[in-house]
Amino acid sequence: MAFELPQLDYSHDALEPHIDARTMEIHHGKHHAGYTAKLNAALEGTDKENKSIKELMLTMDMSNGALRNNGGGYFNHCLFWKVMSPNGGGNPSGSLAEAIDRDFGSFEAFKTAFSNAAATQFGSGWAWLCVHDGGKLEVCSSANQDNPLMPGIGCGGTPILGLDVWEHAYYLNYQNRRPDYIGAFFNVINWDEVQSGFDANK
Ligand code: MN3
Repeated sequence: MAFELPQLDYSHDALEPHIDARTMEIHHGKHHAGYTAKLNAALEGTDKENKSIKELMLTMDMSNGALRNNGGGYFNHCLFWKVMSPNGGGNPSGSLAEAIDRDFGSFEAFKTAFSNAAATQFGSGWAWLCVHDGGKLEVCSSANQDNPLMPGIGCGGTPILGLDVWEHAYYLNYQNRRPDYIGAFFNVINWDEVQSGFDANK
């Protein structure tokens, strides 16, 4: 079964002014579509063709550049679209908010840690909020299209929130102002989706 580019749950302009329509159009329709096609090409005819995307990440052969980069690109962007919403922003609530307070001290402290991870990732990569078995939360970052499900990458938990800090994610609207893009991301975070990821993986 070949992987498919997922539909967005919102229109390209729905996240404006925080993320512009043209960036969304190119990012989803060109970049993510490209990772999807190249992932399928890398899997074709191999014994990994029927694995789930999560299994592919957990068992990644890190020396297989085509599978690592395009499989990571496919997985990471699938999560990224889901954790954003035009109705997003604000603060988490319930058990996720309690876990954030427990593990970071406060929501503001979490926001600082996550923003720092995103701002200090040198070059292309991602910032992550991950949950470990047992429910402990941790922030980390990774380079290129790697993610913490892959062997030896980041904090090693399951990512439940991810922020793409490749220039293709923000350059049209923010140019070199990555910190402004990171701040704007907090206005569109879909905390219901992050809560679902927390519940499913804690
Ligand atoms: Mn991207």
